[in-house]
Amino acid sequence: MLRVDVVTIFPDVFEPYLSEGMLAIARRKKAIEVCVHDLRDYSTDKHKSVDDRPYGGGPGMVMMPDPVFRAVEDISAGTEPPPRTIMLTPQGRLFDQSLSRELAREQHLLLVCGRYEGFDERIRAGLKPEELSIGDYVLTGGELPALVVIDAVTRLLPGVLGHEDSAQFDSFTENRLDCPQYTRPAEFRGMRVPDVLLSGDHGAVAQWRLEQSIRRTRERRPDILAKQTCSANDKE
Ligand code: 4GT
Repeated sequence: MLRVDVVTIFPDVFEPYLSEGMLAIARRKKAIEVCVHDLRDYSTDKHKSVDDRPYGGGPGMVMMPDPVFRAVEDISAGTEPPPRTIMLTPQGRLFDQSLSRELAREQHLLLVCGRYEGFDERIRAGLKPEELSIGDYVLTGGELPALVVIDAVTRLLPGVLGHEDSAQFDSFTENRLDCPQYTRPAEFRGMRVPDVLLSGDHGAVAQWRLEQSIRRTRERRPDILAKQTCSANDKE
């Protein structure tokens, strides 16, 4: 069971997404437990403040250190092993499938979502969290990135959806782009499903899928193909 704690000022945005589809199944199967904490519960003033104006001036607000420290310390207290603490920020390490696989092997993640203009730097200095970005664009908060991480990691957890044979899966769809896929009908508005897929020849189907997958990756994402080590058969 993977435990994921989330710290956010918008706790209500998580439950709806986590209650549908494979995430809901994973929770029902006890493959993952997600516990969402309202950062305001860790504020100590009467207005439940979590942000304040930036020193040096400028627009917007900054996340105050005290509520974040209190939340992270409270959630981490007495849990063994300590959670892998991750702040979602655009300055973080880029999240990718290999990091997703790595996180799926952890027992406990603590995801901290920012809002406003970002975190007081002493949160980084004092808590030394990992920082993770889901891509080179700016969002209004870390909540969607946290859900992206939870989603990507959950589908890799053992027992969630036939991913026990993960080695096979890895080399097939995760280090290159997916191949084209078709369902019925065999002809739709004049467009036919490739004959090989209707042939019943499983070897030929596998070969075609691999070729398509490699071609598509070469055309659209040569950067991923370059990174990848593949078998002699794949190279051909
Ligand atoms: C983008 C990402 C992220 C934001 C990303 C702190 C205040 C950060 C708003 C937050 N934007 N968070 N994690 N690309 N915005 O991952």
